[in-house]
Amino acid sequence: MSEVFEGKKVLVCGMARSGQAAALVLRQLGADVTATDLREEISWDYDPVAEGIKCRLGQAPDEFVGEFELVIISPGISVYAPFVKAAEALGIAVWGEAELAYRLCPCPMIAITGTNGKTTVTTLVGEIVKRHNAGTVIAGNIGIPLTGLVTGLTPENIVVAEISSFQLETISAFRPKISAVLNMTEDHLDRHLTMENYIAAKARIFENQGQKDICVLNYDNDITREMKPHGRVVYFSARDTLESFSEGVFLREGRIFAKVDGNGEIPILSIEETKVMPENALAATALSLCAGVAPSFIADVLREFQGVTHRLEYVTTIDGTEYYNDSKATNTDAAIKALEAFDKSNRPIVLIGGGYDKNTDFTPWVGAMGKVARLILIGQTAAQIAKTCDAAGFSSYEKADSLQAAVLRAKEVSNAGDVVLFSPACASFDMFKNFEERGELFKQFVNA
Ligand code: UMA
Repeated sequence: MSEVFEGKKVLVCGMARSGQAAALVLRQLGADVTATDLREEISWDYDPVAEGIKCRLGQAPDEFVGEFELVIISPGISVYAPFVKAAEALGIAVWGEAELAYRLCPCPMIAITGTNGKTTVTTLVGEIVKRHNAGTVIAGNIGIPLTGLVTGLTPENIVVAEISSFQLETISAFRPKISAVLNMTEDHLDRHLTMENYIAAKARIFENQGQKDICVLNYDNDITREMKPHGRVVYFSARDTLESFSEGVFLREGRIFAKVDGNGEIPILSIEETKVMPENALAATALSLCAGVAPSFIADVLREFQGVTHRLEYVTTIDGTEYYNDSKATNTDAAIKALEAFDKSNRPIVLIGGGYDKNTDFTPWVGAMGKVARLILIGQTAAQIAKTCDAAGFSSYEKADSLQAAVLRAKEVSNAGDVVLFSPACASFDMFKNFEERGELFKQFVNA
């Protein structure tokens, strides 16, 4: 691969995790790399000068993008940015960091997208496939830039990648051996503008797949069921036993069954034996079987899995009230799933929510607040959510000035036996660096 990049003038845009990883890899491959970012102050993981990376910081590259042969953009940069449009008009290739990683990746890739469950399913599949091939690595939107690790791999490794719609917008050759679209509900409309654009971006995960490649799709979701990949389709379903399909993974009488590769029906495990939500367990089973993993490894990992950080994560119990961190719920669908997770327990919920504005309609989320005794709102969307509550006749809400104030207020208004759930239904960028920082701070405030 190095000959492709040797001496090439490349502009890498956005100097956070993805951009820094891409710039370093390209430099190591002999490219003439310039790093750019709107910000002037960058917290570098390495010394760019020592690495021979030129920096043009504190401005959008609108004026100088034409000097380059290739532009690599971070997922956080919109494809509608004027400099991206300018580069395209000049015929300069614009790739996302995931496209660059794919081109440098020597081994098979399993790529997982969807509105929700991506991180859980990617982690699960990674852990399961590791039992089959110890050289399996997990990366991508999960927080580990793909470019940072692919050049250290050999054809014997396997990459399990969480891939976002932002990353898929800027692919061209990206072709995973196995892909998945777990589900699709409204999200990121501030960035994609319409639901059609968002769906089209997600569907790009299989756009280059051939006949022998596999795409795993959720049969229970109206949008993913209608998707039309070119290769083999393996559906999973919690509601349908998929009798009209030769392949599929489904639930019957509380047990997961799979029929893949013409092997007939194989029982995997009872859903009661795992803490993983059925939809995620079914998807992980389908993906792992398609990767050739033995069913017993799948069942073992599903039994042992304790969940992922910031997703319905138990924090502590104070005066009989349990506190849960669900900072990863950055959209209404994820936040509704969190509320549903407590349905059976019948305990009153003190809910903390709100955050960065993504043009979201909060009506379905407010409609799912049947067990919410008190809603405490923070962030940019607080007023909009309050309006939605008024329209729905839900009056038990209040606003707080900060996350810390919201935690203190939640403690005041909760009683023994209640649940305090921090499940914002919004992204974090109005008040925090990312959802991870937001979740860590929530846990700190609770423990303090
Ligand atoms: N910047 C510019 N110009 C712009 C916009 C941003 O220069 O027009 C700069 C910012 O000043 C900043 C940098 O770009 O310095 C930020 O880039 P980034 O947002 O891509 O940040 P990374 O740290 O590289 O994180 C990205 C993903 N971020 C986004 O998609 C917004 C991370 O996903 C991912 O974990 C990481 O790459 C590693 O692959 C986060 C995310 O929120 C978790 N993803 C969304 C989601 O899951 O819903 C899609």
